This record gives sequence, C-alpha cells and structure tokens, in this order.
Amino acid sequence: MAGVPILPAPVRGERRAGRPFLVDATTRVVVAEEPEAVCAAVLLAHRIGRAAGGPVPVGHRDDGEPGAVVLRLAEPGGLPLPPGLAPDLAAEAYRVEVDHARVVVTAAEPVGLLRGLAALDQVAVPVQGGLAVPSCAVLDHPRFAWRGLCLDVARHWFAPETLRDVVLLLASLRMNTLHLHLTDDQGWRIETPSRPRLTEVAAATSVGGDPGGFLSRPEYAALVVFAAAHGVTVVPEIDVPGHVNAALHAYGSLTPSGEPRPPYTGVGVGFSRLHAEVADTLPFLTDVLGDVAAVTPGPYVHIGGDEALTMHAAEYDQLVGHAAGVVVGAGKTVVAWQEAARARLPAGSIVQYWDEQTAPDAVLAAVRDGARVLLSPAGRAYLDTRYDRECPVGSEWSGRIGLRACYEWEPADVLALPDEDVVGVEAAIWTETVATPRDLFWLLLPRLAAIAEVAWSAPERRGWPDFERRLRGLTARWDLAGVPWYRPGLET
Ligand code: TNX
Repeated sequence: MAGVPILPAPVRGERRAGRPFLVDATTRVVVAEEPEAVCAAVLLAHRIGRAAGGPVPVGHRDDGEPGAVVLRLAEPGGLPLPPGLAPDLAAEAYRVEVDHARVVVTAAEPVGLLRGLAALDQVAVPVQGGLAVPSCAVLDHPRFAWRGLCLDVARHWFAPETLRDVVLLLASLRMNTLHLHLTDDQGWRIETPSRPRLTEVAAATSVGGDPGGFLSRPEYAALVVFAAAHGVTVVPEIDVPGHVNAALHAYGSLTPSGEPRPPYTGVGVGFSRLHAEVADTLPFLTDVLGDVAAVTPGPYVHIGGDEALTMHAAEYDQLVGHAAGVVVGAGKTVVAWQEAARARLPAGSIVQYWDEQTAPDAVLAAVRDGARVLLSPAGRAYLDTRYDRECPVGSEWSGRIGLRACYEWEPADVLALPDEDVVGVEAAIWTETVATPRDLFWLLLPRLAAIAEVAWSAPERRGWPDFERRLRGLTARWDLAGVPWYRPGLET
C-alpha cells in the first residue's frame, strides 16, 4: 500500500508524487485567529523551532507564499466527511495536505488541528537542519469519541512530570482522555479542601511502603490545562463506596466505631467500604465529589463503584445513587465501573465495562435505559498485565496480554452493541506492581498504540502486518526520545 505511516491508521492516506516539504528555520506557521487554534500553532512552532534549531514565527495572514505550515478552520461542511458523522467525531476530523511548497492542516474545530498535527509528526523525518515531510494527503476522523487510558495513581504515586509525559504520549496516539484513578485503599491523591485530612493524613502511603504523594489544587488545575492544550480531557475518579480505606484512615467519622482505620499498603481489593448508616457518609460524598467537580472543566466525573464486595445491594444502590446525584447536580455526566449499572444510574451515564467473567445483563439493561458503554475488557485492555512469561514487571490476574492480543479484537464483538451505544475504548493500568515511570512506560508501550488503533480506526482499516510496519516508525521515535518500551515477544 502506498500509504503513510500514521498510527492509528487514518481513514484515507496517500503518498503523492513530488519533493517533500522541508521544515527548517525559514518555515512560518499561519493560523486562524481562534485562541485554541493559536494554542495549537504555538505548540507546533515550538516543535519546529526545536527541530530547526531556532524560533519560527506564527502569524495570521496567509500570503499564499511557499514555506508555510497553515492551520485552517473549515466552514461547517468544509471537509468531505461521511454524512451523518456524529458531531463529536467530526470535531476531531482533520485533513493534511503536503506538497513541496506548503503544508495545510484543515479541521472543523481546533482539536481536529491537534489531531492533524499529531499525524503530521509521525510522517515527518529528521534531516539536516530540520524535518522533511513527504508529499501526501490524509483525511481522517475517529471511530469512537472516547479513546482513553485509566491510570491508577493511588496504588503507586506518579508525579506531575510523569503525568504530563503520559498526556503527551496519549496526544501523540490521538487519544483524548486521561482517566485518573485518584483514590483507593492505599492513598488519596487529590487535595480536597472540604476534607483536608484526606491529603494531610492519607496521601503519604503507597503499596509496599513506597512513597506517596498527591496533586494540590493548583497542580491538578495545571495538569488539566496542560492536557486540554493537547486535546486531552482529564476525567477524575473518586472510587466509592468500596476502595475507601484511605478515606476511613483520614476520617474516623466514616467508620461505624468512629475510630479511624489503619493505613493499608497491601494489594487486596474489596475489603473496605462506606456505611450508609454512618452519619458522615452522605455529607462526605457530597463534599468530595463537589470539590472534584469544581476543579473539572471537562464534562465527566467518575464515581468508581467497583468491587464493593461486602455490601448488600440496597445499601450499594443508595450510596452510588447519592454519589451520582451529586455529580449530576454539579452539571457533570456520571461515569462508573460496570458494577454500578445495577444501581439506577442517571440517564446518559457512562458505564465502564471491564469484568468479562460476570454476565453483562445489568450493563445491557443500563444501555436500554439510555447509558452508553466504555469498553475496557480486562483480557485485552488491562495493560498492567505482563506481555509474556519473560516480562519482568506486571500482574497476571487477567492473564498475559501480548501485543497482538491487545490489537486483534473488535469492540462491536465485546457486548454485541452497535457503535452508537459505545462511547469508546479505554485501556487501564493498575499500579499494584508498577512503581516507577520506566515500568509504567514499559507496560504501556507498545500496547497502548494497539488500543489507540482499535479505538480510532474502523476494522477495515486495521491489519496486523501493516500495524507492525507502522509501529516500527513509532518505536524508532520512542528510542530517539528515550521513551522506554517493551521489546521481546511482540507477536504473542
Ligand atoms: C480490579 S478492574 C480493580 C482494581 C484493581 C485490579 C487489579 C477494577 C474496576 N478494579 O481496583 O487494581 O482489579 O488488582
């Protein structure tokens, strides 16, 4: 195929005859006047400046002269997209046209410009004095609107620099959601002003006695803005009503005895819980979810809901219902793990499917009631699992997942749902066994690239040999940038 080495695979991409466009110190960036488009142009100029060894100008006026990289916002209908394409998918659509004189990136929305620039980055090759971009034409839009990664920062803490590296990685793969699992038994990782002891008392621990940490409000806000500038939405998760030992350690008022629970640094799940009959429980949910919603410009707040293994259904439903009500009251859409489907979630909620061992009846019933599903099937999308027997890090509770198994699955087959009922695909990395950025990136890469393509590219655009070929381009870039990734056993 005379294709272009873009990953995830685009809807259409072809090489064109002719010389490449050379990006060097004389290149100009030309952009529409919308602030978010200007933000994309500044990021681009920064990247070009680094490759070309000097700053390049950003301007608004296109004089049609050669040497420009032009970022254009199209009029509605200005891109030849399939009729009826959902607005959230059209927003991320882009066209890239390159000849020896100019590069033109066109999108309906600024976020589409970012996706086009991420694709352009993958076709550009370093040359003396800058970059060469082969003549080509690409037209592209995603299959699913939510293409994410759930990162557990509760079992092990990862500092803001690492979180920003993860954001850059997601953006480079045209993924758009960083779901942060911010609270669990082992630690509370976001400053919560209404309940200051959560971080004063319950943030210092991690699994195995490793150091803890948390994001202050300004640090959290800065991460959200950084992510937004790269077209990534941060979805905060406060996991209730189970997985709450850190909260019970900080506030004795949440336990039936009134005594705080000791800290927990093990790897068990399902043992801790809130109690509906304890007076502080509902106010606690109102306070912490209200605080988190208040620092969330994005549309979603995740309320967890998984593995509350010691609670009867009625109490679970009451607590999940209260948490969901707080989120909706704050103007946000509820996201919850699949267990919460059996509590009546507000219409329009998102149910995150993970446990392939449990019958999905409640999930399917929630869909009939208007929920949409986020697919994270553990046997495909849980990237804390080892790749193969030799892999020195990772867990095995959901099996081992080689790159090919991570790549070769079809979202429509998981629950036999049509695409309209599936909001998207999300990988997850739980961090009981993951303590360092190196191990984190090892487990993510290259598998996250496979998940990105499953989530972005329609099945007819996907194929293992072609994926492997395009992946080689990416791994070469990761090597240049010093990004760790796992090599052996790629094909298993
Ligand atoms: C289940 S998957 C969990 C996590 C654990 C993981 C691995 C899911 C929604 N919950 O809390 O980290 O198993 O132990």
